[in-house]
Parts: sequence; structure tokens; C-alpha cells
Amino acid sequence: MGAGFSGLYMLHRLRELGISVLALEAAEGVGGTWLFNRYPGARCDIESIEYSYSFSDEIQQEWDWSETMPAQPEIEAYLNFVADRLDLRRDIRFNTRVTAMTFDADDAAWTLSTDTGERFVASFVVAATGILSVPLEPDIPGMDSFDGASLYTSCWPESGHPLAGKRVGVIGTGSTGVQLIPVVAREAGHLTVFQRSAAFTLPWDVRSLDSAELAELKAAYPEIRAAQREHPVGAARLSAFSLLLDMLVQPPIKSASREDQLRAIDERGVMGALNWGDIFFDIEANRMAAALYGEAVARIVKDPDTAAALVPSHPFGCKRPIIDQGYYETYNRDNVTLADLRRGPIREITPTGIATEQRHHDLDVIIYATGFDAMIGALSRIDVKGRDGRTLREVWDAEGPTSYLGLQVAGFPNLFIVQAPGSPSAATNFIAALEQHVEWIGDTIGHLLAGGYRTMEATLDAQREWIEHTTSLVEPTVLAHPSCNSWYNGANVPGKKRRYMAYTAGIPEYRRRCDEIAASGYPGFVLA
Ligand code: NA7
Repeated sequence: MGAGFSGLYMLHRLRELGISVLALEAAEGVGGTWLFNRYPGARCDIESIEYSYSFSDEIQQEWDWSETMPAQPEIEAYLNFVADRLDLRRDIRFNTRVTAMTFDADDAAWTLSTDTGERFVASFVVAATGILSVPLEPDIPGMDSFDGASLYTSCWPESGHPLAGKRVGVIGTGSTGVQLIPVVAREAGHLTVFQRSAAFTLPWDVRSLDSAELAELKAAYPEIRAAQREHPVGAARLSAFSLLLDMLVQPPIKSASREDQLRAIDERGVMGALNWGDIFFDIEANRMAAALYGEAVARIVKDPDTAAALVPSHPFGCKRPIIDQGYYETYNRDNVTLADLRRGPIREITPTGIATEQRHHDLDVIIYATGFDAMIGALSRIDVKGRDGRTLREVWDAEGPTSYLGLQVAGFPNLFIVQAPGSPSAATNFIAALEQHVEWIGDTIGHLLAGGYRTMEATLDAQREWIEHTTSLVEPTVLAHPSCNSWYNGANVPGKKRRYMAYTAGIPEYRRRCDEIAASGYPGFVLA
């Protein structure tokens, strides 16, 4: 299921292993998350040279990246190129959304039903349904009454939407909002940003790659990929993640003098404010860094009230670090207003705009950049009935987002999930992580078929131990602090059980464990 980054490679891999395979894709084309998130400014926060498939030297040599960090249109084009290059489309059914799937224990097979009214039977199903593929629609009173245009960043119209001269409101200041806001501000007549939580965001230059540099990079692919493979986050070059890792080896802010702290922001601005070794493990140190960050923001944003409102109140690190192009400078523009929802939340959406507790904002367009039901959202919306007729949604509602190794859920034999909760996924370069998953799943299905096994299923005990292990990894960090609310721990979705959902010991350690499990006969799984 799915023809995004994961599904495309899974299809190719299974084909290479000589296994009969069909991909079902809800959309009309390939690309998954990178097909739908076409909003202005959409861009990856990892370098293109690393945020791309490593499994085929032909593909990496034939494709030319134009920028250091790829923008959405280029990633969409890349995935179309890969689909054509590997002739994948003939085994993809587009416009076909899986709505339900049921496991039949006697036949050891899944039956999948789709919104096209078809049924498919498969011995094995791989869910490549994405970790950020289900948008979170906020539940704000009056949303439907708005007479202007309501746009969602996660399903942006392919032909775009004219914003020139319009009064535009943006709700949401996560990675998406922070990318979108500077671009919309340049086009709109007036932009009002509705901010519930301020973001920690670090300025970052994105540059074009000229042909000489690209040729050099291509020649260095063997070394680049080798370094990536050994790197905990699967990205050895500069990225949002490497910034975090660099911080870990810096001196502590708690023993830095005031002069040291000021020097840090003199030299490196907001980046310098956060560059301390203790802020991940010590909430007090984290708060000191956040205060220094506020000083650095106030040096960029001219209006003191706006500058103060842009200082986050959650610990740095507990939401994904954001990198931006000109975010804070945007608030110095005459046509941009910040509505700080910490001072008064949105009360309702009216036919003519947004009413907060403080005032009414007249708008022609509202843009929702309000995030995703991450990690488990897609599979929770399919009626996935396992061995005992229990659905995956029921399991996750009752036990929280759980799985064994981020690959399988007990009670759901022969269903493999690319990047389930408890996988490296969102704590790493997703592409590096998914390549490992796809290869392990492919090899495992090959092993089951060759050995005459009909089913493979995770045990409850193994699942419990795995989730205890993944949870214990984040316990000593600010990620476990009660004030840390993000999509990584489900706090952004009302009613979702709170648990940090990514495995944080890094891809090499994760790969070692997965390989060891395969080599020793798959302990923690029952093969029958
Ligand atoms: P995020 O990071 O979940 O951000 C969503 C933003 O929307 C965040 O600022 C939310 O505030 C805000 N939000 C959500 N609902 C509301 C309502 N009802 N009212 C006001 N504000 C709201 O999603 P993104 O799409 O930006 O990024 C997701 C990932 O994609 C990112 O981490 C990268 O990995 C790529 P809150 O913080 O909940 O107070």
C-alpha cells in the first residue's frame, strides 16, 4: 500500500526478489507525502544528496539535483523519474484507496477492499502508508462558515492559489508554517500569522548546485553513502539533525559566563543561543538557552512585542528543529502581523475571518498548516482486522502506538509496516531509514517463501519489551518532559495515547539489531 518513497522502493525490491507484487495507491500519481504537500516554500530539511535513494548507483548518477536542499517540485519530479526509470507504474494501481483489510487465518492471507469496489488477496501486505500522510483537521468552531478560500498545506491545489493582494491568515507555525510564511508574505496584501506555539527555527542558506559541484558530489557518492550508513541519523552532512548532534558535544550553558553566552549570539545569532551540551538533558539549562534565544530573536525582530511573542515556551528539542529562510525577518515587513494565541486563543472562524479572544481579523484566505496525525494516522483510518478480528486502531487506542521493532504489530501476521511506531523513522533521515526497512522486509518475505512458512507474527512479549526499550532511550532527555508536546509523542492529536514514537539510538544500531534477529531465526516473531 502506497507509492511514495517507501512503496516505490518496496515494489522494486520485491520484484527483484522474484516475488509477485502489486502496489495500491490512493493518489493519481507517485510521491505520497511529497505529492500532496505542494504548498509554497515546501522543502526538505536534509541535503538532496542524502535525502535520496542510495540503492541504485544508476539512479544517483543519472539524476541531477539543482539545490543543496530540495524543494517539493524537485522531489516530486525525482520520484516520477525513479518510477519511470524502474518501470514501476505497470504494477501500481492508482486512484485505488484501501479501505479495509482482513486476515484469514485458515488461508494465511489478507483480503483488501478498496474504494473502487475491488478486492485483492495477498499472502503478505507491506504498509508503506507514510508517517505524515494524514492531515490533522483542526476543530475550530465556524470553519465551514468562512466565505473566503480555505486552503490546507497538506493538499495544496496543484495549480496553486492566487494570493496577490489578498488578506491571508495562516494557522500553524510548525515546519510547514515556518516554510510557508516568508513566501506568502512576499505575495499577499497582508498576512496574519496565528501562532499557538512559537517555533525554534534556525536560519539556513539553501544554494544552487552548479554542474562542477554536482559532478564532484556524484563522484564522491561511494564515500557519501558510506558515511551516511554509519551515521546515527543517516545524514552525515549538515542537516537539522546534525545541528542537534553537534550540540551534544558543546560545553554546558550552565557553566558559561554571561560573556560567553553573549559571544555565542554575537557570533552565531539564534543558532549560537542553542549550541550547548546540556540542554538536551537538563530542563533548567534548556530554559536558559531559550531565554538567550529570545535575546537573539529580539536582535532581528524590530517590534519588541512581536519579538517577545516569538519566543517559544516549550523546551528546545522536543519538537523537530526547524530550519528556515528568512522567517524572523518576515515579521519586520509592514504587511505582516503576528496574532499571539497565547494571549487569547481563536474563538471562532466567521464568514469574514478569524475571531480571537482579542479581536476579529478580516481575511480573504485562511491557510491551515496544522500538522498531521503522525505515525499511526494512515493505518488507523483503514479497517485493518487481524487474527482475532481486532482492528489496529483498537490496539493502538488501547495500548498506545506500539509495535515490535517498528515493523510488525502482534495479532497482525504477515503485515509489515514501513516505519511503524518504535522505528528510527522521524528521528532520522527518513529515506536512509526506509531503505533499511524495505531491504529487511524484502529479505524476510523471501526467507518465509523459501522456507515454506505461511505466517510470521510478532509476539506480545517482544513488542512490550521493544516499546519499553524505545521509551527508556528518551527518558533521560527533555523529550520526556511533561511540557514537551509534539506530533512525535502524539500530544498534537486529542485523545491519542502519549508516547514518544521514534527509536532514538540511531540507524546503525537499529540495523545491527534487525540483522541479528534475522540471523538468529527471528526471535520475538513466530514463524509458522
Ligand atoms: P506541526 O509541526 O505539528 O505543526 C502544526 C502547527 O499547527 C503547530 O504550530 C500547532 O500548534 C498548530 N496548530 C494545530 N492546530 C491548531 C489550532 N487548532 N489552532 C492553532 N494552531 C494550531 O506540523 P507541520 O506540518 O508544521 O510539520 C510536521 C512535520 O513535517 C515536521 O516536523 C517535519 O518533519 C515535516 P501547537 O504546536 O500544537 O501549539
